[in-house]
Amino acid sequence: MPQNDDASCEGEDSGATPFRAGHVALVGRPNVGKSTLLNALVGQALAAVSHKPQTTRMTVRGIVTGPHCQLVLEDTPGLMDPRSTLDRAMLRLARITAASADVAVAVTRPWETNLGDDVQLIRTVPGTAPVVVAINKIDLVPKERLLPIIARLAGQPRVCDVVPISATERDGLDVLVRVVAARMPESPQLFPPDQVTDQPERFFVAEILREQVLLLYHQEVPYATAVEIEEFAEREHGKDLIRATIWVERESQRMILLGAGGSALKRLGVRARTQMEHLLDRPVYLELWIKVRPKWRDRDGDLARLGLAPDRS
Ligand SMILES: Nc1nc2c(ncn2[C@@H]2O[C@H](COP(=O)(O)OP(=O)(O)OP(=O)(O)O)[C@@H](O)[C@H]2O)c(=O)[nH]1
Ligand SMILES: [Mg+2]
Repeated sequence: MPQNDDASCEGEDSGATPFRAGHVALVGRPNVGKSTLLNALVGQALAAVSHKPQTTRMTVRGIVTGPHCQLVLEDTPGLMDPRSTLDRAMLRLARITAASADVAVAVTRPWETNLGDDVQLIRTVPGTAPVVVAINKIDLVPKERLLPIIARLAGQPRVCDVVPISATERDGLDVLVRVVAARMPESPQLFPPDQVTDQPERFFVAEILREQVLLLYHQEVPYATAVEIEEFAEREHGKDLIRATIWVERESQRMILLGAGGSALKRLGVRARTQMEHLLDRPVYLELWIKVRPKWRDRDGDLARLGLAPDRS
């Protein structure tokens, strides 16, 4: 996947400026816009985004490279109270990612009613890295309402900067990149400058399918769904073959995924295939299967098979 030109890792324009590079964890409550922010900074729809909380289940990495810095951005699952083994694995993943980052970007919301919750989140960001607070979704509130929120968040321990942003409107992103880049250690590039991620295409193909399930289905169905890519074969002549199994927990959920006469699954397949072809820049033949796996969210073996094992990072 080639680098788009959205990277804004510019820094000072001086020959003496040292190169900086490091890892940046994007952490926060579910649904605050962490994945939207990752995609906006990288300039490519890498991470699944939806209006539903707990969209992200695994860390998604996006790389932004400019003339003076390289940020390895790590989007994490939203921090919440875990209810299943899957939730605990997601929470652990978010914590490990934050604890090993050079800078943690705590993504918050611009509403005073959330302030207590956001302060608590910022105070408990794992690790010892400086915390940059990105107050997201500022397009939804009048600017003057932000001032008391900024003041309160800026006063928290470890917080070095507070930047109001809108990930969807691309507002404030240059400032955010600049303050984060300034906190990076001096280091040569960690990845080639044209690389946007180090995760395999197979991973993103599964995420595309899960994103479409989140967008097309309601209530418990997306949460009871997992995607396993059984086969991903690049074929020299003809389309890439992608064979995916969608796991659900109950027969009733399988029926909902299928829809009348298989119409819902067909719609899902068409939308996912279009996104996959856009990502891969190649034609794709997508084969979808549905499998009922009762209680997979609480089975260590199933989670391991999906790459979501609680003991993996
Ligand atoms: N108005 C507005 N909406 C936004 C902004 N950023 C994100 N959103 C919306 O917020 C919703 C959640 O976005 P995500 O990026 O999936 O949120 P997340 O923090 O990654 O959520 P989890 O993966 O569940 O933890 C989506 O509907 C986005 O379109 C923003 O700056 N302004
Ligand atoms: Mg997300």
